[in-house]
Amino acid sequence: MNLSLRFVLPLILVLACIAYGVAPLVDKLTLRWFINDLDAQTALIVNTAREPLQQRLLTGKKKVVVQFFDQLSEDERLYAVGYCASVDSPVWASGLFPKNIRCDDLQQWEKQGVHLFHHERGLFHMAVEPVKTDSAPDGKLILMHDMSFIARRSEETKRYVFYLFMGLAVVVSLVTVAIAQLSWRGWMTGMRALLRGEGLVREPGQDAKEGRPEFRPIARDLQRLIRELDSDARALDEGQITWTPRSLRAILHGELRGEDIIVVSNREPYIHQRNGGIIEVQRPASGMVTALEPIMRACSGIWIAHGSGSADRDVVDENDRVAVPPENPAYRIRRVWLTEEEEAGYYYGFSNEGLWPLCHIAHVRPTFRSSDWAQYLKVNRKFAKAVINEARTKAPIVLVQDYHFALLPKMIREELPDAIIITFWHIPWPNPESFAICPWREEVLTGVLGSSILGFHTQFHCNNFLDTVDRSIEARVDRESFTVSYGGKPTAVRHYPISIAWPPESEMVQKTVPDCREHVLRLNGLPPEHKIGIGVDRLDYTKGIMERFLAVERLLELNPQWIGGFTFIQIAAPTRTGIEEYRHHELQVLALADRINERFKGSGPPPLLLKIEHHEPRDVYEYYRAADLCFVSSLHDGMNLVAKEFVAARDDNRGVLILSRFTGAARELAEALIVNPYDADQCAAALHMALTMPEDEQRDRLRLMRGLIAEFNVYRWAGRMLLDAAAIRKRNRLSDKNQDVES
Ligand code: GDG
Repeated sequence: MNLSLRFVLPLILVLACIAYGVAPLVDKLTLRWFINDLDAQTALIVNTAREPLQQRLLTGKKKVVVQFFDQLSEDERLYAVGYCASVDSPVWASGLFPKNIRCDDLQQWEKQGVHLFHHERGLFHMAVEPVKTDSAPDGKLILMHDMSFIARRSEETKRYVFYLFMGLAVVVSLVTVAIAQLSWRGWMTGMRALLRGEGLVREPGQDAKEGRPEFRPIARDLQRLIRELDSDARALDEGQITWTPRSLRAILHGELRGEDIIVVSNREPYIHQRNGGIIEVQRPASGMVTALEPIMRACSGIWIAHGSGSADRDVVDENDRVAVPPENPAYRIRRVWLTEEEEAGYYYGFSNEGLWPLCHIAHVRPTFRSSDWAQYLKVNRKFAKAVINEARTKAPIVLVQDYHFALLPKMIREELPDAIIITFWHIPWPNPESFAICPWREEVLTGVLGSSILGFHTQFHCNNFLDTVDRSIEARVDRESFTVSYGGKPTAVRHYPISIAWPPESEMVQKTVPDCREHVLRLNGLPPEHKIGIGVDRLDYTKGIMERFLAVERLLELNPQWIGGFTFIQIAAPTRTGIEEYRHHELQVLALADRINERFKGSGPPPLLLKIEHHEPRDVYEYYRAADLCFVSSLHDGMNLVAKEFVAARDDNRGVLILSRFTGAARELAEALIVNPYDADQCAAALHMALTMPEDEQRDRLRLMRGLIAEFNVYRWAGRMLLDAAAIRKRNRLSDKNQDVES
């Protein structure tokens, strides 16, 4: 029911009832006043008329007396006058006196003190007064007053009382509704703000604009209650949260008081490149960027990264910041400039020739140089400075990304002890024996232990990290709570399997699957009905691109019916081209592709199409949607987002995913065809199985995997880290209080 009606109807009902109850009371009261009036008037008439009447009675002539009575009753209210000489004598009366009233009725009226008399002509006021004469000592004068005017007035009074109450009802209703509406709106705005986590408790001085000081205590209690309920509910069943950009924002505002997010990574999410006279914006090939970008769109804040584009300096403001995404800015990039020497030592050297091969089991020997280490240290300091400059509070939330910044958490912690530092290590963590190779292992370990939370994709990597700490430095390792305490500050070591945004951006899946297929076939000169396999990777030796090609070769050896009927398209984004190992790898991949294509040439399209060039995400998705299968054959991979993207792209529930068991993703996507990339025969069998898999089976497998990615999307990945960070912060505050009490 309408809110106003809910107020007004009961009010009108109550007032109508009061009016209904009050009207007879008013009626009774006015009647009593009139009777009193008539009594007084009667007494006056009797006093005035007594003597003249007695004189006329002495004449003994009825006619004289009746004439006198007629004169008296000319007064409009005195209806009739009568006289009884005794109980049994006839009534001498004026003309209108009722014929059925007899003198013996008078005694009864006198006894009962009756004033009112109902007659067929209406209601009358009767007064019986003694008027004695010598011949009639019991003589009685009867005065009859017409009371019909009283009935009329009483009706009018009742009507006025009713109108009065109705008027009152309308006025009171209007005032009530107006006040209720105003208050309700205020409350609703306040409650909405509260539920959004913005809070009703304003800074002083904001009251006039937004705050309602009278509600502040309630607001504070409500906020506290909501937070408690929220965390209780989450503790009970975190899985029931629907993870969206919105829920992530709610966590930020509710659990972390809307603190700013600062992301730090080497790679920037948007690179401005000069192409002739035009500046182009490029989205880099990086799993870290794929995952973090939707988080920043949802949460805003600032992303500090190396400005590596040829036109990056041309688009920043005086503080080296630029708002992105260019089409609809939601957050800012703060670019950090590196010299060639810094980039060579920190990025190509220590990060990618040292730590990258150290952490991946891909049989590439790590190279550690003290000159690289010096640059790594220097660049980490440079980024720490940038973080401290960008922090607007003493306790910002800093999300440190990857192995390029192992020293950064400790450096930030020294300057901002209350910061929440969440470090995510996107690549595997090796076993303690492998890690021991690193000459600066202690510095790396104590550096990351500056974090509040250190995240890996899998529990296995967390275990490796704890084992490594245990063997390398003096720190307290608690295997029950999975925390490491170094220098008095605990670091929680947790696994957070990374994922992608779900649902995928609409732009990525706008084009229909048949259109994508038709376009990809045409673009690559392939005939209709041709089977397509797809691989999408940075051209990195850990991704097992050579093993993939060897598997295709083995497929064609074992199942020659696919020669000329199946082509594997490899998108290989150039990466780390400054490193000799990568240049060498590229040559090897090219040579292998050439060899295999040469071997099977002459029977239609080539079995391998190698595209060593950068593609925009929309084009990558077009390939996913066009393909019959996607092959991820990493030799070692923290997670691998390509596998998840392929599944997400297939809203038609068609296509088969072949996935290396050495990826983090293989632990989640159990319905993929899981393979050992080193086993060419097994991979060839998987390729054949994929190419011949019935549509029903493809659909069943894809549905299960799509369900999992929808539930475990990238918002959940970030949300869980933020929730854990909030819980740690609360716990720290409580333990600080305990210490205060103890001391
Ligand atoms: C690290 C870890 C972990 C590929 N080619 C192009 C392009 N891509 C995009 C893909 C995907 C991303 O790059 C690659 O993600 P991955 O997860 O496969 O791999 P890494 O870059 O090695 O990522 C990895 C990840 O971090 C996240 O934690 O999963 O284990 O090694 O999104 O679509 N993107 C564009 N052009 C290309 O040519 N724009």
